[in-house]
Amino acid sequence: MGKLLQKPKSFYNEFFRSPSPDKLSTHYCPGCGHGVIHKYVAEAMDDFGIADNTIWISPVGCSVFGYYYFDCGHQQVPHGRAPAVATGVKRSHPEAIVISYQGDGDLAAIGGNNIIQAANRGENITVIFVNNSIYGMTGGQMAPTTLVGQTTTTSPYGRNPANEGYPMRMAELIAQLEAPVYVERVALNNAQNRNKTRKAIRKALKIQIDKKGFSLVEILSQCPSGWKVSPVDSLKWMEENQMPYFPLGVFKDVVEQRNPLETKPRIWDKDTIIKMLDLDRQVKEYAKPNPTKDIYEQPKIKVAGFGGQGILMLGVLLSEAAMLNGKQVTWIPSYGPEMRGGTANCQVVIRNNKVGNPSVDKPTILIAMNQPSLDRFEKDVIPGGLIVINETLVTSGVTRDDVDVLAHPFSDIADKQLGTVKVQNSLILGALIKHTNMLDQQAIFDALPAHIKKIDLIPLNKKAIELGFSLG
Ligand SMILES: Cc1ncc(C[n+]2csc(CCOP(=O)(O)OP(=O)(O)O)c2C)c(N)n1
Ligand code: SF4
Ligand SMILES: [Mg+2]
Repeated sequence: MGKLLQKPKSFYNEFFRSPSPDKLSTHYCPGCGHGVIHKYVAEAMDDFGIADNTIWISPVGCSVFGYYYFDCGHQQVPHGRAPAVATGVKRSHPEAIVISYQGDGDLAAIGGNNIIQAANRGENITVIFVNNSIYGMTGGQMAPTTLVGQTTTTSPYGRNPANEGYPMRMAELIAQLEAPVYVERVALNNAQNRNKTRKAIRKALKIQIDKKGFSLVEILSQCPSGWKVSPVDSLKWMEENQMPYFPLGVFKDVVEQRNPLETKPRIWDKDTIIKMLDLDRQVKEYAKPNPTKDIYEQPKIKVAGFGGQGILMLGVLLSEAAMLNGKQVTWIPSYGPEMRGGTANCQVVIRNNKVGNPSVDKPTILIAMNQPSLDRFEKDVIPGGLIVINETLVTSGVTRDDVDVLAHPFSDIADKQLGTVKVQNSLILGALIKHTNMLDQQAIFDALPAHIKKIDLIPLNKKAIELGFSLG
């Protein structure tokens, strides 16, 4: 069999990751351009011998399942974020070959700024940009690259520049930036242009292998399903519609003028990172806290309430204090659309060693600052766990009898005894630390200056924590 007809070695022989019973066919529609482009990339990966060293960044779009086909490393990313993730992957693994594979909706619409910033930074990555002038995956909506007059489900009367603007020529746009090394537009309409596509992909990969910097290959690619034409007619459609507006050619090629980029050695060493981030001031030795219940030694905590109740700050202070205690910590905030008056919660995981999973679905400890928070999260707390409730705003009380409860009217106490409800979070923090004994008490005081920017508020928060100790 001629080499061109063989399946490249960089493809899996059988697409075992696909849930379809047919492990030999791709999920693409008949006549789709994605499969052809995949083949060209896989052939180049074979020829350069880079498959074991390649990390394929799949976007959201019809090509989301890149990991079914390519026998290399993978990262699937949220819509439009491939260049940002590719940046992170490449910077942490400069020796890897990183391919950001993106559709036109992904690259030019939701990820428009991502690609421009990555190109402008001159990241040493290869971007394969599949321009089929439509959102294929979601059923054929208008993309920034949809042509004037083209009908889609969201432009049923044809794209009208007066309403939707003009199609964006991304290759030209990116080529005018200073940093990119190579930008070319190619097409899949005939054998000659497919050959040019194959060459352009190889060139872009070689640039990365040679550490020369950012390259992008825009490929005009068929979407017969979205264009509502047959696979055969899609080639003609491309020639008559896409190609007059999107001229083929090299828009930038400064490969010869550029020297290989210098990649700085990675710094993984903990002490150096602490120094770089100026965190060494924070690393302190504390007396071991008194023995605590096993579950509080490495708790998962959810803090929930209204925006404006200091929910996120409570989590931050707890995290900071835990870090000062030598723990590993994650803190994930989650806000409603409106910070003040809306709902907010945060999830804190404290571990003696690395945190495996930062999400808190089953909290060891729930701090419910208001009634909706208790209603929503009470059932999730692990048996034997702790629920801290702010009785000022939680009127129902805890219904479960298999959890520990720490309840006080924290908002009222803060208001009446400390003069402001604003320090209710520090009050609860003090009560929590005392009740669970999970951290050294001094650490919580030491955590304040890093996060309370108004210095004159620190003494009041200290007072609130001390009062909290007496409630715990
Ligand atoms: C954040 C987000 N917004 C919207 C979507 C819906 N969505 C999925 S794919 C897609 C467009 C894909 O079009 P394109 O990037 O051109 O890829 P194609 O399918 O045409 O190859 C959209 C809008 C999503 N998955 N995530
Ligand atoms: S919808 Fe279009 S882009 Fe998606 S698989 Fe089908 S032909 Fe390809
Ligand atoms: Mg598309």
